[in-house]
Amino acid sequence: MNKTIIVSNRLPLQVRIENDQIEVTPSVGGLATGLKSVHTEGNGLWVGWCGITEEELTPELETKISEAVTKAQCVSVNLTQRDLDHYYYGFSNRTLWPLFHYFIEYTEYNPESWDVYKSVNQKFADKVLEHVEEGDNIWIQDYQLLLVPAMVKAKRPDISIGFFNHIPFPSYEIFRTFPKRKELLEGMLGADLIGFHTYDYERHFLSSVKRILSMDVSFNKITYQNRIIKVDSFPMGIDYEKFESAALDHDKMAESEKSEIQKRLDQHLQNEEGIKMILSIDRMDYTKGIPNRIKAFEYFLRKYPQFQEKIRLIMLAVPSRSQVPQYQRLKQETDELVGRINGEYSTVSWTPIWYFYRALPFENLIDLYTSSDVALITPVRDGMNLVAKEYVATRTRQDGVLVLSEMAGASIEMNEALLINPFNFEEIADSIKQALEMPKAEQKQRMQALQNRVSRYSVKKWASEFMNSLNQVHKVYNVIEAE
Ligand code: ADQ
Repeated sequence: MNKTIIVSNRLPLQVRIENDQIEVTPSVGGLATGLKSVHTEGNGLWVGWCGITEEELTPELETKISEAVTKAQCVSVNLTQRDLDHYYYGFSNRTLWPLFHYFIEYTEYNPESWDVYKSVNQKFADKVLEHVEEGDNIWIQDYQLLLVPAMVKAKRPDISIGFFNHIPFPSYEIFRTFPKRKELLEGMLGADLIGFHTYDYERHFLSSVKRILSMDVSFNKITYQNRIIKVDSFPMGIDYEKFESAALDHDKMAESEKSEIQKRLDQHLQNEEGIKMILSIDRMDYTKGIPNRIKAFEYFLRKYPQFQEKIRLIMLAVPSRSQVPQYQRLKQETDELVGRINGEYSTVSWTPIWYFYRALPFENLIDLYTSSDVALITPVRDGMNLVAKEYVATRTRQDGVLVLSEMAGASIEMNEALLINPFNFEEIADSIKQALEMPKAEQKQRMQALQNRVSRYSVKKWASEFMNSLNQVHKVYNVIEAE
């Protein structure tokens, strides 16, 4: 039976070693959920890194991990600490991530990291080639693996390969600055179907292919090496039912079942009559516009002092890539800004910003989503942004207002949100005011429209549409071969 091989940097598993015993638990992230049906269908396979470096492995541990991983229909790619430093922390996170998010001044080019990136991509490709059989499909995920499509295609031109980029694809003017621009494009063109979150990223990619590789592009198709490659947009959704039903259960919760965070939120809502909560949730990343958001919030407090002591910004930031200097500086800047604003505006009974720098369990995310009157999501650049969609899914009473950056891919599908330019503090401040004062009927009208759209295009639908399109592209390819 034909199978689909999914390839991503990390396997959808958490492996923990304790006293020479291993514990393997499935990940609960959106991607794992969305791809579950594709992965578990027939003898589907997932190829990726298990999170443990070669240096940490003894032969016994390796056997145990391999058995546990195989049971979960996964195959692990072994990476050394050096691989990880150059391929992941180096080339992926210090080069591609800033380049693709328009931060060229942060983009470092280190030839050693590039060499390791190539060799690690080859390790992933070799693992796929070990397991692929005639009639299988391959679906490669994200910017850590841009060269894998061509590496697999070179050995198995008969196999149909899909690639999906989870981050933006930058405009040609940005992409052209990069020394290895040609190699990256050629790597991606090993795929038969190349997917992006939005039409704009698709357009940017096609323009780079046309101008850097001087190739013929007709509409969204590229003819290359006797193949037709299709480029299309597939906006990724969330596991809508999971968020909606968690919010419904949350509503029915008895006092004794509530989390500490929820109890504190309730307490504050009761004590501070009429106080409204503005929520932001993101990874601590310079693309998420965290300092801009805090400065815009301060501007709001100054411009509209009547809201002082009547609102609070709850800002949740998940630690991320903290060994990269730009992330360390961002953390420091955020700490200082929050400290300064809280120092300046707090009263005996009110602190304007509650700031949490940690990952929280799912239950607490639901506490925050369901207790917040406004979600303030202001990335300066974001492939999609799933937090915006999660907020919408949890608003089961159809109230609450989403203030969303137009630089997030999600904004294309979320027109009923209050869309803002994250660099325009005045516009953000005015939108916060508009959100706080929005009549319930208007909140409902906007939220209903958002919910209809976000629930229809769930992460499962995203995965199945991509796979259907991949099957179509492959059929066309077969026809050309037969001719
Ligand atoms: P990310 O940059 O990680 O993803 P996002 O899409 O917002 O950004 O997803 C973050 C996920 O982490 C959400 O599901 C959220 O619930 C969870 N999360 C955030 N803060 C948390 C916290 N404090 N505790 C626990 N969980 C938390 C990349 C791209 C995005 C793109 C996705 C999917 O950068 O643009 O939308 O991939 O393609």
